Amino acid sequence: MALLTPEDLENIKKQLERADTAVSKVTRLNVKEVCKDLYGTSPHYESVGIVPVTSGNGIIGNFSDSLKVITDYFKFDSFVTEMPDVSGYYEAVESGAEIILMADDNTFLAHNLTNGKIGNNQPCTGIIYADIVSRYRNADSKDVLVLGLGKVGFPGAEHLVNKGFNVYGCDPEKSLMKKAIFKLGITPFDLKTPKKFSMIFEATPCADTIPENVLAEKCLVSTPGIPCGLSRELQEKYNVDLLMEPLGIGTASMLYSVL
Ligand code: NAD
Ligand code: 2YH
Repeated sequence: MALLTPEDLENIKKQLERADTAVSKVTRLNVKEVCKDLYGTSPHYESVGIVPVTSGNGIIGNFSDSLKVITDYFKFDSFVTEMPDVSGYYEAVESGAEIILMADDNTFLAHNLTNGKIGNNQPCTGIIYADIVSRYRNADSKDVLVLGLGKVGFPGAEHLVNKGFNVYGCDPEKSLMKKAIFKLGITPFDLKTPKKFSMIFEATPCADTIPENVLAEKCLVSTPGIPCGLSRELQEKYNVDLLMEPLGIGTASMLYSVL
């Protein structure tokens, strides 16, 4: 399980603004509009209690403060609790939080205490990055390549299948490939095949996963993966539109999913 680092989250507001501009450029909708369309919800300054969690590898510098910046950006009314863990949860509820945001090393959740809805960051991140790629305005067909079929990639691939796209997928993990073929009906794809895609959704924790032969000129790579799976060299060579942001877009998807 890859953990975020304080460096990943530096200048999160700038990173989010840049990513929002990129989403508007490639889809003609901004992130709020994509979320509204995906979930049919909109925030109205709901109170969000952000609870730092010390278990496992402990507090990540910048994590809770970045969530505060992100929730403010999407028009929630948020606060970070002074205490962590169970005491922080109690403090958040006592202070009137309607939604709790908290993460340990395995799970990052949003729990809406007013309607009981709960969202998990991994599927919500997969769904929104996949949805954005599916809206690419320069797409030349309905073929989408998905790299990585894990906890983020599989729900993203499922979303694309449900939207009627032709999903080509690859993951070195054989059991995940089988699951995606039999449950979703995706087409297994060998990355050495000389087929070019105008839409690529990448959800791996590895660098340089995207080989040159799959890149169409001016394609979109939508990736929550950290580090980025597309090299700078290939991005420039193929004039690739790249969407990559470490926390905000997935968090927005989670929050809208529990409204
Ligand atoms: P995971 O371990 O469940 O899945 C990753 C999958 O990628 C694995 O199944 C692995 O076999 C596969 N993989 C590795 N190398 C590959 C390659 N070269 N080609 C194809 N597949 C390959 O991890 P996850 O929870 O799905 O997370 C994926 C990435 O997304 C991680 O980097 C994680 O940190 C990141 N993430 C980012 C955000 C965000 O908001 N940006 C949110 C959640 C997760
Ligand atoms: O970054 C993570 C894990 N990768 C889980 C997220 C699933 N995409 N967790 C953040 C841990 C935060 C820490 N406990 C804190 O500062 O509260």
